[in-house]
Amino acid sequence: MTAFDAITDQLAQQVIEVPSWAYGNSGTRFRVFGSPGTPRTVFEKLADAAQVNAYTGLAPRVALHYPWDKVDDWKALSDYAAEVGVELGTVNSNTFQDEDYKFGSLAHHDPAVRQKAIDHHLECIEIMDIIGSTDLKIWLADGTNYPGQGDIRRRQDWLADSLAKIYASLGAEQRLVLEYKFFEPAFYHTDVPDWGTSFAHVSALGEKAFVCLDTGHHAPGTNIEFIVAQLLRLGKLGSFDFNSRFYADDDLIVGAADPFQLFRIMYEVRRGGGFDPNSGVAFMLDQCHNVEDKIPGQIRSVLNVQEMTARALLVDTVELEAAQTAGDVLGASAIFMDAFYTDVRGDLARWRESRGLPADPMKAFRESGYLAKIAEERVGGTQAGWGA
Ligand code: LRH
Ligand code: MN
Ligand code: MN
Repeated sequence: MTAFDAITDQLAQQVIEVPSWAYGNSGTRFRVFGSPGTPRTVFEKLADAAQVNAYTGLAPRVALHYPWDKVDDWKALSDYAAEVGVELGTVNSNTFQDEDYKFGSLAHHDPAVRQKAIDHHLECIEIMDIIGSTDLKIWLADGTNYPGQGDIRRRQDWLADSLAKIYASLGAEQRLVLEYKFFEPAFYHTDVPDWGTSFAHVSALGEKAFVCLDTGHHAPGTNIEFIVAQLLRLGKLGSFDFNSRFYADDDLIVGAADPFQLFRIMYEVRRGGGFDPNSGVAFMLDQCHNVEDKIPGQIRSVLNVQEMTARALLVDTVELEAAQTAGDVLGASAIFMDAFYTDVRGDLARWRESRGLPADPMKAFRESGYLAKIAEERVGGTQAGWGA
């Protein structure tokens, strides 16, 4: 048995959740470039997401963003998802595109605005009940732009109070995950800027509340894998939003900017038991494809996660621990780097074929003609909701 053979059982369990918004047009505040065949409805977003799963076997779940994704009949949406071979996953709330939220939502100074934001989350939970979703993901744009603009201390109390009201409405099997981000759109202070703040809030809430780690939401140079290790150690890593960044919250393809960082993160996931199916860690993508084709962009993304997962699983942990405890600095480093430098692409291709999947999902999708088909069939695509 090769080293690769020894990790295939774990690889076979991997599930990556794709975001509905990745299939719509997106851009920066300067320009949104449309692409032919962009989904016009949530149903079409699901159809596109299903392609990613069909070619990779990695992405059976789709995260929704409400109200970017809004339908009259949620049951019909979840039935349709099943029909195309996926299921509906995390529901992301959205309290950042409404005039009333100019000065915040769950942390706003005005109780009426806070209540409106709480009610929005209760609506998300109702949707989750219908579609059978277990995770409510909260990311807040709340914050201030100038010192003195708001009472940053009291806003924490208001936020805690709002979150407690939402938490109280969760069903027995449902979870709340609180995402942090160090800046943007607020530029001076953000109400949930870091993992420590998220951790403080979810710890106060209780056992069904966890932290969401978006890899693009840290200051440059942050040791993200350390945060992963710490949150797993504390039992509070609920989910990832994977993407990569060169500068700020770039939302580029995961593993594109810094594959080594992705490897290091995946190693700490492994080390902390995060790949165990009952660990509760959800692996999501949070990306936008502004200039590249969206479906292949998503296929590339899930394959990047799979490749770095395979490499992380190849680390010889017995040898590594021996070198660490012997104080063999360079030996330990070499064991770690050997796994990182292992090219697993050939093994993965063969393994995919053995499971009835295309050896090269990117090529197989390109050759399928799906992009040309949707370009012809769909006219007048809608905006994903993200960007200008
Ligand atoms: C915020 C964020 C959050 C949103 C998504 C569209 O920057 O990462 O997860 O819901 O982008
Ligand atoms: Mn995110
Ligand atoms: Mn983001």
